[in-house]
Amino acid sequence: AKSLGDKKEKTLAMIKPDAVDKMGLILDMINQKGLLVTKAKMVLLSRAEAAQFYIEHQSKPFFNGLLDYVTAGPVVAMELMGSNAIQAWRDLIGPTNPSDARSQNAQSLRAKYGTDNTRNAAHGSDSKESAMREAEFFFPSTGPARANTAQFTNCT
Ligand code: RTP
Ligand code: MG
Repeated sequence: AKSLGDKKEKTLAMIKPDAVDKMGLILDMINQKGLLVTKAKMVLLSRAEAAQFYIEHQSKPFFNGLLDYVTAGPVVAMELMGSNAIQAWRDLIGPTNPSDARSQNAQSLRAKYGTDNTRNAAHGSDSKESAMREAEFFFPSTGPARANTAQFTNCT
């Protein structure tokens, strides 16, 4: 049985640069899934910021290509909230490789908007720990004035 707490699970979603022009369609998919967008921002990541965000992959052969890709244009970071949000969002985006995504479920986000194993349209946190770290990365709770930062009431 799902605990009440599951309904308020949060995850960090990122629309990668190649899919930012599909933001409206992606928001429709998020709404359809019953997830709530509780924070959002569009940002152009520096290479150093992208390296920090993807620190877990720093020793992977694809790391440099990944940084080229996610710094090529603005990304849209969102905190999503809902029942089992972490898994729900990963189910919605589909497998890492868009060609696998297309053979599994043509309706997933990567099936529809991904190009290849690197250019795959979206990111989703893979655990509660990474969700907390990644949400803090884009939406820091401490530090200098956050005059430009608003958030949904009653959600956090
Ligand atoms: P993400 O973290 O972005 O949600 O994706 P994921 O869990 O499905 O995949 P992960 O293994 O964490 O890889 C992070 C991102 O690195 C790029 N990648 N490129 N060329 C390659 O072999 C390769 N492998 C991974 C993708 O953009 C992937 O989403
Ligand atoms: Mg990952």
